[in-house]
Amino acid sequence: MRVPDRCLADLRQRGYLVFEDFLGADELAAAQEALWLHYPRPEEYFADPAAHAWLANDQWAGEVGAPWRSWNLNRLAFHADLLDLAERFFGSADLRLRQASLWAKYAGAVDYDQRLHRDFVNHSLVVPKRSQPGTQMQSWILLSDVGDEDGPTKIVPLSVGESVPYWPVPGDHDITNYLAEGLFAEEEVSMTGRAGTLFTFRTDILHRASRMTGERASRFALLADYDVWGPRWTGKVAWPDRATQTDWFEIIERASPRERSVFGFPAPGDSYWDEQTLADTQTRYPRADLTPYR
Ligand SMILES: O=C(O)CCC(=O)C(=O)O
Repeated sequence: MRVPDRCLADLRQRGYLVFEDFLGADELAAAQEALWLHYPRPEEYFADPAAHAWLANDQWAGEVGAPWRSWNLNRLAFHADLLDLAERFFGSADLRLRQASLWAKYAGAVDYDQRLHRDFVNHSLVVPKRSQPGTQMQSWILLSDVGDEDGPTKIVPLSVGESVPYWPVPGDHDITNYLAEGLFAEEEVSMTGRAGTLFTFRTDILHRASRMTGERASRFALLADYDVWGPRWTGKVAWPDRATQTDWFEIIERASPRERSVFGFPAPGDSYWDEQTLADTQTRYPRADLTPYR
């Protein structure tokens, strides 16, 4: 569903937005079903946690980067309403998907609690420019209901957190574990919501993961981080590095030219395209309709 302007105003002014029912019931159900291509269902996990020990390696073990094994997941990373939101926020259609991942958490696997931190630290070589509106957004689409016991992300509104300097962040150190425990505990907001909710925050916003307190709690989300093409000092994932994975090809073959462009695929009209590049790219992606590039 289209993200309303009032949410966009929240992202600009408070640094985050929450929008319930972002996903339609059908697209949510299809994505939820596809999760089990990557993760154990909660009942399977809790029946035998030791059989899924990979999920307990550390806090981030349950994060699985795109491309994923189903179009029903992949398509959500460039959902039309997400691109529409990013376009309005940045005032540009030249959108770049900086990274996309699925993230599963299961109570008891590991202690997921974090201290407050800002994501620009490993999404940019420099620091946010305070005189400009946010230039990077992190989007989380909840694929399971998230209540207070399910380890909701906690976010500190911009006006509260901006007094904390961007730096120092200790080098060679877990960036999520250096600010004081309990900082802004009264002011932080829990990103709870039913499955299908979108929450988005800027990379200049203090936030943290919180502990899962429900005995058999689990949490599933799809993350898609956007900025615009241009700055050379931002980034996270280099898609060409993943472009030989089996699941990659369906993305290029089924996505529209606009959707492909968020990965850096050359746009129609780009001087890259000529008879040779069209023919060879068609060989690489046999089922892609490349006529818009002719
Ligand atoms: O999992 C979460 O709720 C937030 C995680 C996070 O902020 C991080 O690992 O940087």
